[in-house]
Amino acid sequence: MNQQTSKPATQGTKYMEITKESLETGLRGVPVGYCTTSSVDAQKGLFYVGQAVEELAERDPAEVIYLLFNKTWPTAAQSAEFAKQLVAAQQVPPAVLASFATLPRTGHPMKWLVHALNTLGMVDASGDYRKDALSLTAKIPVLVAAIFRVREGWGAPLAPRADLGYMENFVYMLGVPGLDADKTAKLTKLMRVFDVLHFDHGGGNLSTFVGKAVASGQADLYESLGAAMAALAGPLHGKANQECLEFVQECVVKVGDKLNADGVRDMIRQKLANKEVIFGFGHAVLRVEDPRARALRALGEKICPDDTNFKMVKLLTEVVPPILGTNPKISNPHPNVDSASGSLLMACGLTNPDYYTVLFGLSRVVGIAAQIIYERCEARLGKGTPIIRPAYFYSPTGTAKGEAEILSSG
Ligand code: NMX
Ligand code: MLT
Repeated sequence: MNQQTSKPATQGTKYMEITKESLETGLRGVPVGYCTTSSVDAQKGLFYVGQAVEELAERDPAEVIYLLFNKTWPTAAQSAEFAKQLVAAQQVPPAVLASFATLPRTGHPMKWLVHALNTLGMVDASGDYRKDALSLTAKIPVLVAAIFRVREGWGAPLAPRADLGYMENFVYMLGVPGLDADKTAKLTKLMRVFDVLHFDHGGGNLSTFVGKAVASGQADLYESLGAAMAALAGPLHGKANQECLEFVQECVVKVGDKLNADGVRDMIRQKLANKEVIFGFGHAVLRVEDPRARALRALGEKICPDDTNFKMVKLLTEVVPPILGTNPKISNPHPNVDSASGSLLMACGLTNPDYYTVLFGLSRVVGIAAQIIYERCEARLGKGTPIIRPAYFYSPTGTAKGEAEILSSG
């Protein structure tokens, strides 16, 4: 095994020396390549093209997409041209939307999203990653809005408009029944920030890594992103936002809206005693509070300060870390992005938590697509990175019975 220790490229992040101890650690701390869109520093958090995400939270989502694709902010003319390109590419072929009516409504919305990407890929994939990334970026709000409408029985999908901004159009196409003007404005504000905060998270988060791995075999962008979204669907990754909101609601039901901190502490201790996960807390890389959680709570103070779930989120932010912190095996007891997002979505009228992970996916496909473009079209002087093919040791029982007896590698 290579004993070489790589040089830290990001301050504050610890990289693992590649030894036997690196095995079965989820590749934690093992560097595998370059990410040109964003970086995650264990102490400082997330940066898009070198800029702290908290400072970008209120920027126009389409301009941040442009930044991730081009590594530079657009000029006013470039921004207008990019908006035009998105509008020109936003129509989803009717057959794709019609296929949604055939899907079982019992299927989780993330399964619908994987279906949507796969089906769109059948008619839209050109094999040109750049072209497909722009096309999918333009169409993903249409797909996700249609998933909500058809699966929830709100009515037929609404056609996108040419006169609205990227997230304004998404909220329009959702057409949430009974949402008044005030809530619509708040949901729009929230979705703009939510979208920006979820675009990208370095090169190694599970969905991004999976998407790039699938693309390394030269699968097209839609196949790669379908796989990436299946990875995002797991509760330890993207679905933590749904799980966390359901936990928040459970806390509200059990301890009432009086914000009984002792009652909440008891619930958390009981969950840990039952070996349950406390969703919305912990991180594989961050060792401080996720700046995206802070940005979402700051927004919550503006749009839903008196909401009971939001108040519970703030209480959990205070009471969970000291409890998780007493467990020496937990590397990070602090809130992550999924701790707060669900309470804001609920307060702004998206009341079914089953959909929260497709909103994460709506945003994350952008960062993954941008990273796939680098790996497939730009890396190694344009040749692209090779097919992903790590090594495993052959061992009849692995570590199922403790130490592994290694017979050969392959
Ligand atoms: N609740 C209960 N146990 C935890 C938690 C938590 N919030 N965080 C870590 N642990 C456990 C973890 O399961 C592991 O147990 P074991 O040794 O028995 O396998 C141990 O503590 C050490 O884990 P860490 O090294 O701290 O974390 P790791 O890098 O393995 O995992 C997460 C990172 C994010 C998967 C983990 O912190 C977690 O499960 N958090 C809750 C789920 C969540 O909120 N996920 C969303 C992450 C962000 N996202 O959007 O993707
Ligand atoms: C993400 O945004 O992808 C999550 O924080 C998970 C990660 O970075 O591992």
